[in-house]
Amino acid sequence: MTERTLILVKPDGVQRGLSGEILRRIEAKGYTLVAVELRQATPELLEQHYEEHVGKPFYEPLVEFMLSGPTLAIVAQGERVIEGFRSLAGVTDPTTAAPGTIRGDLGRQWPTKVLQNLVHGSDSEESAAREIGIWFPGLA
Ligand code: RTP
Ligand code: MG
Repeated sequence: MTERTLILVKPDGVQRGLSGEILRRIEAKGYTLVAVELRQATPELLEQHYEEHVGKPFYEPLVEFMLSGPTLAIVAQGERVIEGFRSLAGVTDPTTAAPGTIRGDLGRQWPTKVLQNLVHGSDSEESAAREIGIWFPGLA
């Protein structure tokens, strides 16, 4: 089924100059770019985006990391793109993410309080609709 997902190149990816490489992998897989915008996140936007993590021990360091520079927000479309992009991204921890994935090939285990793992991808149709509405209110 054709669907849409919200992908973020997090500040570590933008700062390291990996936005183009990550967009290349999304397009090479055959997904269509619907929207791409470089944005500076705000605490309010992150509280909505990371609603499920508010109050967890890694929440404050996560917000600090996500405020450390601009984020590239992307809406991509394609057959099973939600599951497909999570597969391209690899598991959360870049040390154990499989080679061939974005996090496995390019992610580094920074000595920080939170995992800096280059990308975010929505994890369900419900999350995708919610997150697209947060980052691109005009598209929802
Ligand atoms: P994402 O939401 O960014 O696509 O990543 P995910 O589903 O793989 O991971 P999730 O559990 O939703 O966590 C969101 C982000 O929080 C940071 N995190 N750090 N123990 C830690 O240091 C830790 N746990 C989570 C990561 O940046 C993760 O992507
Ligand atoms: Mg998640």
